[in-house]
Amino acid sequence: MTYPSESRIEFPTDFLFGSATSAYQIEGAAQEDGRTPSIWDTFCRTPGKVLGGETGDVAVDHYHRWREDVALMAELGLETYRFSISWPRVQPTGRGPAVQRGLDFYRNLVDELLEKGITPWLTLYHWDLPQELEADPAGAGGGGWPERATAERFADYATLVAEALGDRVEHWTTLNEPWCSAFLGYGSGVHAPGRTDHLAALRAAHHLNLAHGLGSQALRAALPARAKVGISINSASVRAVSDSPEDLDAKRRVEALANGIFEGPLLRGEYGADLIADTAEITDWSFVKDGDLENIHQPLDAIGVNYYTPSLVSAVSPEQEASRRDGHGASEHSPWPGADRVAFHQTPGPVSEMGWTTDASGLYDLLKRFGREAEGVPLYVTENGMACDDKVGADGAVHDPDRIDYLHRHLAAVADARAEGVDVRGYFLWSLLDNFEWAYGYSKRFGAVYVDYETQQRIPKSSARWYADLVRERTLPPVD
Ligand code: GBH
Repeated sequence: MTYPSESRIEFPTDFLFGSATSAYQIEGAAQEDGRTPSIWDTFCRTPGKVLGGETGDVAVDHYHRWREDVALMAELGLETYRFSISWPRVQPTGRGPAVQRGLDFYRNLVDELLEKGITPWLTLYHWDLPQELEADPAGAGGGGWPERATAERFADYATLVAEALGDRVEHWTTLNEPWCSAFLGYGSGVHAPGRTDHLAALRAAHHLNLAHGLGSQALRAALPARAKVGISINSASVRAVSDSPEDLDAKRRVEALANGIFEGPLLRGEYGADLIADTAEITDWSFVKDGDLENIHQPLDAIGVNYYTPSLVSAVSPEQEASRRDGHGASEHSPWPGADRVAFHQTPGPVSEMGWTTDASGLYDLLKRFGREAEGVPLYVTENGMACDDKVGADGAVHDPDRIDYLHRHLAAVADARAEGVDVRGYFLWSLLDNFEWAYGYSKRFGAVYVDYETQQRIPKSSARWYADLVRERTLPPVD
């Protein structure tokens, strides 16, 4: 392995540099123009779920400041912008006709991006399911992602958006990080809708896969042939603390639950035998119906890789497992069904404000693996970035050297993978703006641009200037 880079790093002019956001995290205007609640609006109002009881009601007011935000992107020279559509803004009940005002918002945004020469990169689903689709009784077309009907609703929604924006958006992503939707939403319950049921989480994973499959077919049917359709996943870069058979088995289990459960059906049209065996106490997988795997295993024009930090695991002995279960319920609300005997450890190294270790070799490893396992499919890093304790200085500026160092190391990892033949074609910094960081509310800042949450003033941090220079110059010094 040649990581890390030893020479000056160059990115060709056709490598796309951009930044990413998501609807609920930035838009606000939660009750405007016909938008109804999503599962995140409901979750934020459930006491104890989001730090400080914060919500996305206002967020960073992007719904009203989108023109200013696009101007900022243009000033920074960004080439592409990854954003998501709020499903309940364009189809409030999750069924039936679209709301024109909702679609108009995105049409105006896209037109402004195109006008400034910025390529729109559209994600259909970044976690904000219309509440009605969650609350409805199962079988009546609702019940959220554990239910098959939600995948069917998603395909209809994909058609609506494709019909409205297909003439001007070329890059389409079905889902963002289905692992989080399934296992944080229905397994550990730290994300909306906050359920803690391992069977529901596994069912959700399958129906999210099916939503991708049916949704991508709906997109292909409605979009011009030049359109590109893909998915963004947060595959885990997993290491074991030792090479003992027990620790290697812990790694294998986590890889099956984090990666194989999505990549198996997406890339190979199958759920692995190990995943099925590992979860046998929870389900017989009879919710996978004839034809589902074919429907999920559709051609992909892009795989979006979201990466922040690696995972480090070991086995827990049966005695440790018994004491973990005893009263503390460590495994009860775990997002890892069937992995009760896996312990998670902190990877050594510097940590971010999230407590996540900075280790760019995890990104290199992921890209190399996708290069092998998804040969022929272009890869894009659709999220990568760092939460820092950003403050406005006496000079009115925000200096974030740790974020610059983080970005530098991860871009070097991308360049190394590319130098070894991996087809990585773009990089999206998470995030353009400081924003609503889910269960952490506004306490964690990921933006290249600082937002004063009182005044909504935007202040580009040093990292934004650094990134703008990179996009222009297309070269980086080697990492030390
Ligand atoms: C992304 O999620 C989101 O797409 C984005 O909206 C968000 O703002 C951004 O990252 C920053 O958080 O092993 O159980 O501890 C990333 C969420 C966080 C999911 C780390 C996996 C480790 C799971 N990832 N998490 S666990």
